[in-house]
Amino acid sequence: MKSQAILITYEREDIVKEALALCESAGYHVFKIIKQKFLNKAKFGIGEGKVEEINELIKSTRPDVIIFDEYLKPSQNYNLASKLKTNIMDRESLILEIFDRNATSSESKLQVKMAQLRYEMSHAKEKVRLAKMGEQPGFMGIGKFEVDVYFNDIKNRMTAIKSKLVKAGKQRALHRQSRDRMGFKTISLAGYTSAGKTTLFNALTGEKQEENVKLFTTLSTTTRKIKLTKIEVLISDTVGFISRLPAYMIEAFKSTLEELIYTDVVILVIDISDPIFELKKKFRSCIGTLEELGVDQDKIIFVLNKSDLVLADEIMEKIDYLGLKENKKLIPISAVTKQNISQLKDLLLIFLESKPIVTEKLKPPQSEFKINYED
Ligand SMILES: Nc1nc2c(ncn2[C@@H]2O[C@H](COP(=O)(O)OP(=O)(O)OP(=O)(O)O)[C@@H](O)[C@H]2O)c(=O)[nH]1
Ligand SMILES: [Mg+2]
Repeated sequence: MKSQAILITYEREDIVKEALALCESAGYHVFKIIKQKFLNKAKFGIGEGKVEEINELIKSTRPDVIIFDEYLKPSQNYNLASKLKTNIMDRESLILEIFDRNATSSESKLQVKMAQLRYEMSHAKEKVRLAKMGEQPGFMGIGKFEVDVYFNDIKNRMTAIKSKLVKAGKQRALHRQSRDRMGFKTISLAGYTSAGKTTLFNALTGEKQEENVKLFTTLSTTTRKIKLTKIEVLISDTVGFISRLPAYMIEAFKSTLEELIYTDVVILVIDISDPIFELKKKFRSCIGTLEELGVDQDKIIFVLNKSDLVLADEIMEKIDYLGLKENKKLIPISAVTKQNISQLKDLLLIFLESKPIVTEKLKPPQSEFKINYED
């Protein structure tokens, strides 16, 4: 049986929907949703009255976990857990759990491990601080020696993983160089989680990679060769984006996402069946993440997926709303019904043919990939 969860989230419908999908993806069954305007109250994240109410609810329902759809400081987590005598999981650890379940390749496993250690490190610091103030007893006996041992242990594990990730990054750079030398142009799929990247990847390549309504199904990159009339190109599927994702998680996946910087075309997959508000929020989040990664905006092709679920007029309206009306590199498709897939291939071909081959400069990979122990 699935673990039973109470979800504490915001009042907005799109946020509730995404939070539920995250819980579902991590394998929890939410039997009660508590919606709040604010989740940033100092002591518990929510108001004390609400905590009392939940306390009553817990007595009769005995959930396995309470999921809090926002970042919780360790002190807030501790306050909630000790008051409610139930496991508390915040948004970050929820996403980490999904990552952990879904990581299959050795590189994505390392990336997830790195993100987990960063989470542990930032929380350990706060726990130690609280313990010193006598506010959170029982954390490791709390002698200075033990604390140092504990921190050093996390640091050492991070350093070991980092060096493996750097190695994997170098390997990736070598692959990139060899495919550049062979003259292959490359296409990468990007987009919000569950937009349909893998479904489109499968439609373009004839593969059968896992597609799923759950979030973050894909965590590692798969690359295949496809033929666009006369030329062969390489296409890659990769990890999806989500809003309110802490920077260190993007950082952890940086070497995978770095592919988006070097690729010739980025297909930004957009789920056009999303309600307008959600659509815009996800779109902004994707553009923001691409910008943060340093992806050249000129090489983005906007693919409006799931258009089988939307009327033509509505698609036009939404294009307008996203400010893409004048954009020539835009196409509505359906990865499921294959509508407009061949037109998409034509568009890709035209775009790729207009681009000169640029051989990647030989720079050391992941030079900016640093571990900051202080955050
Ligand atoms: N109706 C419809 N559903 C689609 C379409 N494309 C994808 N889907 C569905 O959307 C869900 C998510 O699809 P995926 O291809 O797994 O999405 P993704 O972007 O790879 O997601 P992550 O790997 O989790 O980031 C699946 O249930 C798909 O069947 C489409 O064109 N039309
Ligand atoms: Mg996928």
